[in-house]
Formats: sequence, C-alpha cells, structure tokens
Amino acid sequence: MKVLLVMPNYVLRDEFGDVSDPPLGIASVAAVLLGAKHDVRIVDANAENLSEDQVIERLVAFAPDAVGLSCNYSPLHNPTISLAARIKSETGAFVFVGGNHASAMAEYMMSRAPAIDAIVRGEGEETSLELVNALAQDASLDGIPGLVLRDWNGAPYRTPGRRQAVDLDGLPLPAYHLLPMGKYARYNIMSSRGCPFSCSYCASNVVFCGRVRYRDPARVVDEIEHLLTVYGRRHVWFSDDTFTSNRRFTERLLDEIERRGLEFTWSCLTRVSVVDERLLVRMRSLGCTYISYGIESGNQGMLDAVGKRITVEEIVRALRITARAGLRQYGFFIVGFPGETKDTICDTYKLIASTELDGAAFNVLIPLPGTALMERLLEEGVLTYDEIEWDRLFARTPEEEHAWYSARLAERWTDLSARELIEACIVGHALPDLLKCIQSVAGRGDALRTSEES
Ligand code: B12
Ligand code: SF4
Repeated sequence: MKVLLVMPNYVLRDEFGDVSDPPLGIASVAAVLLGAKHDVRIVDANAENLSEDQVIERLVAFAPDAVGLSCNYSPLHNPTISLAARIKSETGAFVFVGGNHASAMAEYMMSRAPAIDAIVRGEGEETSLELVNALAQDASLDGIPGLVLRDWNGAPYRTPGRRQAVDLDGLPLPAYHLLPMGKYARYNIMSSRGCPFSCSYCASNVVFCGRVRYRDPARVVDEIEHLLTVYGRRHVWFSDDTFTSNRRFTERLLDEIERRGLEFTWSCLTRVSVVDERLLVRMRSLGCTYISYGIESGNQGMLDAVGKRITVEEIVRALRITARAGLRQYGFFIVGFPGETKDTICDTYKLIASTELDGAAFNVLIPLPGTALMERLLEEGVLTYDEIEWDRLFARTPEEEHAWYSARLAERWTDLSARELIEACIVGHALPDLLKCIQSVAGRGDALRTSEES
C-alpha cells in the first residue's frame, strides 16, 4: 500500500524560525510500515517550509492510498485539519492522524474535521501498521486497538486502548533516509520513552502514559554512529523526557559510548533531582557540552503546586555541581502558573542570582491538552477549547509577538497583567547574562582598586 506521512507546517512558521530536529515520530512509524513492505514516503513540510499547495503537489505526484498526518504539537491543530480537507477533496485518500495533540484531542478534532477518517492514539507504530494492513486487505478497522474511528453517522468512537507499550528494542531505526536530513541542525535521539514523574503542565504522559522504557544502549549508540557516518557530524541532543532518570541505564549508555571511542558533542534534558557530580564529570568527559534542566520556578510553593517534586535546595545543588563538572547549564522556566505573583517571580530571580546558570529560557505557561493543568482550567470554566487560537499556542522567546497570546490567557488565572508576565520573562531571560556582566565589572573594579592600592 502507498502511504505518505506528513509533518505539516506551522501557520506562524516564519515567526517561529528554523526547525532543528528530525521528526522522530513519523520516521519511526515509517520504518515499521516499510518493514511490512508498504511503499512509504515522508514530507516534512515544516523542515522544508512548504506551503499547503506544495504539499498537495507532492502528494498528487505520489498518489498515496493513505496519508498519515502528524499532529504532535498543538500549534499544528489548524494546519492538520486544513490539510486533511485538501487531501480528501483532491485525492480521496484515507486520512489518519497521530501525535501528542491528536491523541489528547481525538474526538474533538474528528468532530470538527470530517476529512479525518481515523486518529491513532498514543504511540503510533503498532496501531498504524495494523491500520494500514487492514486497509490494504479491505478489512474492518474495528478490532484494532488504539484508534478513534467514525460510526455510520460520522460520530467518533474509540476502540479499546493498547494494553502494552511499544517494545522499543523491537523497533527498526527511524527511517532517516526518507527525511530531508540536510535540513536539520542536530540529531534528536530518544534513548528512552516516558517519564516517571507527572508534572501537572506537561504532556509527556499523553503519548507515553507514564510507561518508562529504556532502549538497549548498544542500539542507541548504533543509531548515533549511523547518523554521524551517513549524514555527517552534527551535535546530538538526547531528547528523552528525563535523560538521567535511571542511573544504571545512563551509566550503561556512557559505557557503550566510551567502549566505541565515539567522539561527538552532545547534550540532554533532565531534572535536578537525578544528577550527581560523579555522573556529570563522566558525561563531560564523554562529550556532553551542556545540560538543560526543567526548573520552572524558584518558589517552593509553585514547584509543589505543579507537582514538580523537586526542592529549591536540589536546584541550587545540581547547578553548582554541573558548573563544577565543567558543563554549560541552561534552565527552563515558566511564569504564569495559577497562583503566580510578583513575589514568586522574585523568588525565581533570586534563585538564578544564587547560581551560575549560562542561560535561562523563560516562557509564559502554555496550557496543553491532556494535562492535569488544562483539565483544571477547563473544569473551572477559565478556558474552553473552542476559544483557543491554536496557531498562537507556542513561543520560543518572550520577544515574539505571539508570546503575548499566552500572556493574555494567563491573565485569567494569575493576578498579573500580560505586560507584567512578558516583562517577567524578558528580565528572567536576560538575568544570567546581566549577572555575568555585573560580576565581570565588579571583578574589574576589584582589580582596579588593587592596582591603585599597590
Ligand atoms: C523534539 C521536541 C521538539 C522539537 C521539534 C522537533 C520536530 N521535528 O518537530 C522542538 C524543540 C522544536 C520542539 C518545539 C515545541 N514543542 Co516539543 N517536544 C519535543 C520532544 C522533546 C520529543 C519529540 C520526539 O521526538 N518524540 C519521540 C517520538 C518517537 O515520539 P512522538 O513524537 O510522540 O511520536 C509518537 C506518537 O506521538 C505517534 N505519532 C506522532 N506523529 C504521528 C503521525 C502519525 C500519522 C501517526 C499514526 C502517529 C504519530 O507515534 C509516534 C511513535 O510512537 C517532546 C517530548 C515528548 N515526550 O515527546 C516535546 C513535545 C512534543 N513538545 C511539546 C511542545 C508543547 C512544543 C512547543 C509547542 C513548545 C513551545 N515552545 O511553544 C514547540 C512546538 C513548535 C515546533 N515543534 O516547532 C509538547 C507537545 C504537547 C502539545 N500538545 O503541543 C511535548 C510533548 C513536550 C511535553 N512534555 O509537554 N519540540
Ligand atoms: S516536566 Fe519533565 S519531569 Fe515533569 S513529567 Fe514532564 S518530562 Fe517528566
């Protein structure tokens, strides 16, 4: 069967800037379909910055029987629905959608997008394979777990959920050869799936359902070697939800990198509660150049309220040992959680001032579908799905025009104005650099005084 998998482009793509990472979700689904001898292609409209017309042109040229759209991110809500409608009217192909946002919003999306024939909930590999196999045999889709389908009246209904999470070591490598590999700045590697924590604002569990699995370290390093050899040397980013969540696994992965003598620079994302100095020093010695920590706030009450399960002391300790290990360190911060005040933001600034952070990414809270926080806002009637402008639900820096959109939303559940929230982000963002400047000027002042005295 001919299957085209598409990563749609964002409406505000030009404001968002370049795409840095290969879309692993569709590349993994593609690899599994290829393994079953289906004829598969991928269009990463985001990486190639393709318009809807250009996607349709490629689609018509390939003439697929089925088209799978990735709606992994909430800002892809509208582009996915619009593309589905064009695909259906211009080719008549079967349209299925998967990804994080689609999994959380399955019935909602299907009831507003008649062109979508099915939504794949959660991890997509096994469900897509069974779906495409059934389509190829003209068989019923009803018995396939993990889907949302339509009944005779067009109303969406769910098949049962998948009992087991995907066996990661049973998967082939993502189908990198189907992607425009020259377009990506770095390689995004997932050595595990899932996170053992459940922060109220985070959407990780929508797809991975808290089922944490680690891959065979040898296979992870095979994948890195393959990428470095075939597509050239580039930075590797371990995009695991919490890279060092399992100490034994991390050590085994490091052993494998060391054993092969692989030289490459890499970075990862993790939590302050799962690092120690010995591990950090070892990571540094094996090519890790920086670590990003999800810190979110310097106020203990805020951290507790969002279920972060870390303490301010742990943050300070982790940042101190990371700096001592010679690693650059970046912190992700969120302002605008329910209950945020100027005082709680000041606590965050004070925390930053007491550390040696190299950079701080500050954003206003974006409520994500399927999270406990979004559920709460919906239940309290503070927000409705119908009013959300999905296209604007993302921002990389507080200077971007659409960062104001999330700031205006957050006015509803904090006592702060949108301007105050944006300014809080701008100041927080600049703080590590400002502190370094102050230290350097103070240092020069000291040096001046010392030379005057002598
Ligand atoms: C890498 C990454 C990015 C990269 C983007 C890479 C890319 N090429 O698009 C960057 C850094 C740019 C990024 C940005 C953002 N991200 Co991000 N990102 C991730 C991260 C860390 C890993 C994604 C990944 O590779 N997963 C591994 C693959 C194997 O899993 P997967 O993508 O979920 O795919 C599986 C299923 O979803 C499904 N599936 C996916 N697509 C399809 C398609 C079909 C047809 C089918 C059948 C199935 C299917 O099957 C796949 C295999 O099982 C996730 C965290 C996470 N836990 O997933 C967050 C995550 C996806 N991001 C998130 C968010 C919110 C964003 C931003 C909106 C944040 C912001 N600053 O505004 C922006 C969006 C803009 C953008 N994408 O350009 C949320 C998504 C929630 C949501 N509702 O939007 C996540 C889940 C983080 C979180 N824990 O909350 N992100
Ligand atoms: S924010 Fe990080 S630690 Fe919390 S649930 Fe999400 S991935 Fe896990």
